[in-house]
Amino acid sequence: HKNLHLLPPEQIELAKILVEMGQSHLFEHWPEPGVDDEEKKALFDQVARLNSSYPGGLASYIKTARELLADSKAGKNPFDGFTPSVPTGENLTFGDENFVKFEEAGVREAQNAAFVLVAGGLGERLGYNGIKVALPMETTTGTCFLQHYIESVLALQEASYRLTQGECQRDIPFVIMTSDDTHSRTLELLESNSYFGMKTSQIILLKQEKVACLEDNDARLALDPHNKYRIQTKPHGHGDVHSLLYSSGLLSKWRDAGLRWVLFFQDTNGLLFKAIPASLGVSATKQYHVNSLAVPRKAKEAIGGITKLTHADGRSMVINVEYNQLDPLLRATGHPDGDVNCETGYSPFPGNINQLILELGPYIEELKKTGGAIKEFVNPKYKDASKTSFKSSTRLECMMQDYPKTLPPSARVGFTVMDTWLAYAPVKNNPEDAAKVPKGNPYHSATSGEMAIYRANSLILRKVGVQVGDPVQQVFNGQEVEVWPRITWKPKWGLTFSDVKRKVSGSCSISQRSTMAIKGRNIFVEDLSLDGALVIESVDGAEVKVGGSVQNKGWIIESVDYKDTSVPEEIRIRGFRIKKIEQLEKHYSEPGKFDLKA
Ligand code: UGB
Repeated sequence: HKNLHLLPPEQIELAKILVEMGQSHLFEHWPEPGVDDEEKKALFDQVARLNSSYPGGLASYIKTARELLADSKAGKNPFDGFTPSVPTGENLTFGDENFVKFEEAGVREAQNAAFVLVAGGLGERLGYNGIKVALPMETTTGTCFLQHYIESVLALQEASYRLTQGECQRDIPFVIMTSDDTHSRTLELLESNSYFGMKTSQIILLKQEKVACLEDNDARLALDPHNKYRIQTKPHGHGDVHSLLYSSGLLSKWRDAGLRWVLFFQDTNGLLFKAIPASLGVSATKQYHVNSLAVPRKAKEAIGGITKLTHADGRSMVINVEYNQLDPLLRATGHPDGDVNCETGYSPFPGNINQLILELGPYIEELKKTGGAIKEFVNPKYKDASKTSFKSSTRLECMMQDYPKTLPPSARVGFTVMDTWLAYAPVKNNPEDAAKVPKGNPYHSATSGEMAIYRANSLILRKVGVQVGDPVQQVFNGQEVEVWPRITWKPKWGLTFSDVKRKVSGSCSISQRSTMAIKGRNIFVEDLSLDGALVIESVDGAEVKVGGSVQNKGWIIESVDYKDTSVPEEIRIRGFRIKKIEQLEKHYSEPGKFDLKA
């Protein structure tokens, strides 16, 4: 009370709420007025921020925390009363008639879409010191994830204009959710690269705030161990993206502008945009309010399982069950073996890759009710079996894929399954952990993430008739991977199957030891036989025909050890580097028609 005069009236109200909510310990220790006054005010500025950035404010946070902590202490199963079963969804096969039809529908719809990248996580499992979106997706061209995502959105926008003959020429909004851990470095990366060619007005950064830590089962907020005038905070999870989009006013702005879809995606999946046109086409054709992208999942793989949950009272929903919960849920509901592969060699539950496509109208209606709050969970690490105290403070967390949990049964919730080779190759695990992944399960490392790009591009070229050499098996950082020819292209060259098909003709072959980098829109590959390295770059106005026989020493892959700190971190986490020996490299910087007959 003696210190109250230090605070503005609205913060005095907050102080009262804190007292009522059993949080007096936050300021009981305060010395007389005149001592540390600025620090006391700073604590309340923080309290005000924590209060305004959480739907329902701090009172609601503490109340929910008490309930969830009590449930956790009682060992309550969050799926009590629900029986899991395998849901049915849309299964797509790359390149068949159905796939091509969905791709076209998706490209058509793309100009009515907004893209949202959640990139607030530091990626503790990967242990990389930088931000993950700055990592090279592949080291043949060195393109980083963020550049690839931006170029993919721009390519999609361009393709959409073309297909609809410029019916509407909207710039696709691109939102990046950052956090205090990633914000300034993400901005720097964009600024120092001229936003990778996107208009600055098109990119919107939304920063998520951390949430207050909890020190005990009564949900007493934890003071920072290093500063008694600050509350300790930790990340709240990717689920924050919904409340941030809602409170920023972007959703209604988009609706007023005529947009129809919001696509969410994660920070390190270099394959994702190969799957986006078709899955957006599925959303549009099937009129899904929610469409999750999925891939076949190996049992116990660290990706959630898409599951149908049916309650004893008749309710049912199709929802992601997180990887650590699927096994116990199955065991508790009459599947004594838990999360195991079935006769296909995969788990019967499709794997969630956390790529969500939401229809904007129903999304806004739902958020008007919830304010964007997502069902949370708590995961305290208890000191002992009495579950009365924690080893370290905990906090509430939420996941973006839990959005459907509050939807009415009438909501159209679906999912689209694609081949893993086409759609999913995240970079999440550090070399040591990746090397320990059971044989046959994906590594999800920088090594496998890069090799997956080459494999996908090779398989796509095979599908359009190119003879691509068989891969060889090699071990990098203790992980055995398939090494395909290092084929890369810009999104504007080959965004869809039809695009690639249009650009490649005649009889073409590429040997396993080859590298091919296509960096231009109108490059046509015709009767090319490649055994070595070929790099072609062109401006949009140039039309280049590439053919003939290219043979040179090429670019080779050299092993490096991840423990060798003389090698840059982004290289050594993949266990190899590319050494350029000899290549045919051409750059067409003027518009016009060109013929490169090697
Ligand atoms: N992220 C944020 O933006 N803010 C945060 O506070 C936390 C994360 P992880 P996770 O596809 O493989 C998810 O850590 O959470 C961003 C799904 O839950 O890489 O362990 C972060 O920057 C799981 O069902 O993944 O697991 C990153 O872009 C499964 O689908 C994204 O959120 C799994 O991903 C994911 O964060 C997967």
